[in-house]
Amino acid sequence: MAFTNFETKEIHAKVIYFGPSGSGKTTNLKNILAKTSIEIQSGLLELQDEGLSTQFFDFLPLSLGQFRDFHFKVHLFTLPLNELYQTVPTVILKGVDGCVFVADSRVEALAENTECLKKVKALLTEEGYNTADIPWVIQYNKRDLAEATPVALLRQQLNPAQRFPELEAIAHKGDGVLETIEALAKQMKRLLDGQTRN
Ligand SMILES: Nc1nc2c(ncn2[C@@H]2O[C@H](COP(=O)(O)OP(=O)(O)OP(=O)(O)O)[C@@H](O)[C@H]2O)c(=O)[nH]1
Ligand SMILES: [Mg+2]
Repeated sequence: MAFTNFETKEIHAKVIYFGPSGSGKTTNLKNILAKTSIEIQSGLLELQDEGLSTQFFDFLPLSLGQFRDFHFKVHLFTLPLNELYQTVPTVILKGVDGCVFVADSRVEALAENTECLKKVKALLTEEGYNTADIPWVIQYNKRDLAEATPVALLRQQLNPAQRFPELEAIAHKGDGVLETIEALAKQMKRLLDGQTRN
């Protein structure tokens, strides 16, 4: 549930980027940072060098415009797969408002994608979430690869009923990274709208 600060007129929402190791989660955050202006960035905590697997997590706070009279701020986290399988930092999984699943379009990663999404959903359920109530975006990353898995096949595995908005991306070029977080922000704002009207 997003945190509202009435004094500073800010709403803070927490977003987690999930996905198998090497799918491009850190690259998404790096390229969001590269594509946003200094006013939009509200700070940066260490991001792992590209190509190196994230040891713990990445964190990027970002301002995403207005929601009613409030500044809408999102806190983007990435959680690497090894963390999911070992000592899950449950603190990161507290108060999640939205999820991005970064799928790896490499042919050899097809099974890992499916397994990872299953694991993520199980973890969130263990933490007390109803995963159907959380806004999600599925990002099909690495669409630049000549031998990329067809989107139709990825969809069949990861988003068969197309319940979640989905986007194609080439994260290391910055293609689709802002569109992904914007698609998620749209859903989160819609949810907030419903909650504040009730
Ligand atoms: N060809 C291609 N490579 C990409 C793309 N996005 C990311 N990569 C590369 O994939 C590799 C892994 O990316 P990371 O962002 O470190 O992956 P990650 O999901 O953070 O991985 P972990 O931290 O291990 O969970 C890096 O070498 C990136 O440059 C893409 O769209 N196309
Ligand atoms: Mg990483």
